[in-house]
Amino acid sequence: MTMSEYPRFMDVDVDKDITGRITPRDGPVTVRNPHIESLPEDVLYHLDLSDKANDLPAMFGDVKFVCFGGSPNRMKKFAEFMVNEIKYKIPAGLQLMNISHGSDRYVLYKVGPVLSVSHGMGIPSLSIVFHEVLKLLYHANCTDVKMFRLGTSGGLGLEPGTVVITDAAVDGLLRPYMEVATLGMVLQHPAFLDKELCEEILEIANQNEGYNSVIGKTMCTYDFYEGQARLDGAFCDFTAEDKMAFLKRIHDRGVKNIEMESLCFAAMAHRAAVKSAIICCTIVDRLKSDQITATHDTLEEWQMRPQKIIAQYIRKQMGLD
Ligand code: R2B
Ligand code: URA
Repeated sequence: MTMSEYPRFMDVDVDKDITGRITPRDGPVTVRNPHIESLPEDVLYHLDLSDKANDLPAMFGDVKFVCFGGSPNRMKKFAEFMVNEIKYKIPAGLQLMNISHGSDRYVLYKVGPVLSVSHGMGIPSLSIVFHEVLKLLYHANCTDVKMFRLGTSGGLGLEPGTVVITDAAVDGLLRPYMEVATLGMVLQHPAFLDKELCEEILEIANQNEGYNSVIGKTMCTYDFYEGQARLDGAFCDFTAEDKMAFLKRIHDRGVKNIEMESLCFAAMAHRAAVKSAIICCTIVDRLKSDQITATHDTLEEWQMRPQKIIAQYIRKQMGLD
């Protein structure tokens, strides 16, 4: 198959509107790659799983919610937290285990219908695990799956600890698509998100007192320091005035927070037509500071906020509330 034939092949099984927006849908998880079916074995290398060596339908066929987050430790804690939240009964003599322990790249925990997966930092790291998790769900014959990224971010004009639910992810130039160099060409994958799901999550988030939750645009960058207009990296060629002018400009254009994975997460979930949402707490107000100075305990509490909101959402979906 030549490159020029790919877009037609990839379009056959999705509903697109005139702007190219794919309608996210329930139903079987699909991979939109004609080559997968002809592989003798699909090795999900970074997860230490394979469709031949493992009975993926038996292991993962009941998964309905995939929750991603950057840190392996945080996603282990999220899995432990979900055991109580959904009253999951761990069979006697067993314990929660990192299913991908053999690879040492990412962690993968399963708690009933919930997968808790770490994605590391930045787009390349997230992209690898997203490909492999999507193929895992496909090989496992999963249906009606929703995906979430639960993370941290720098806020713009928001009290640190505020939760931002992303309705549009943009790159450092405010463009709403992820660019990927593919076969010597730059392909642009639109990063649309599901507005309905955002609203649903905001409604749940607003039931929590003590902090604010907002819906807004998220800027995704390829770097934490200069890419996010910080003055405190090892290199910096711009002034404090240039930095503030940039941050104010993007704030005026609706950017509520800045992090490093939303563009890829939204673009890949959109391409897969999977319902998905991004929920990040802010841990610093970038209009006031570059450095993150909150205490360990405060950061822990802030990072739990997206997890608690999604736990409430999952409980509701499972009919537990
Ligand atoms: C948020 O926090 C990390 C950088 O500290 C990065 O993964 C992100 O998106
Ligand atoms: N993560 C980011 O990417 N940026 C911040 O400012 C804070 C967390």
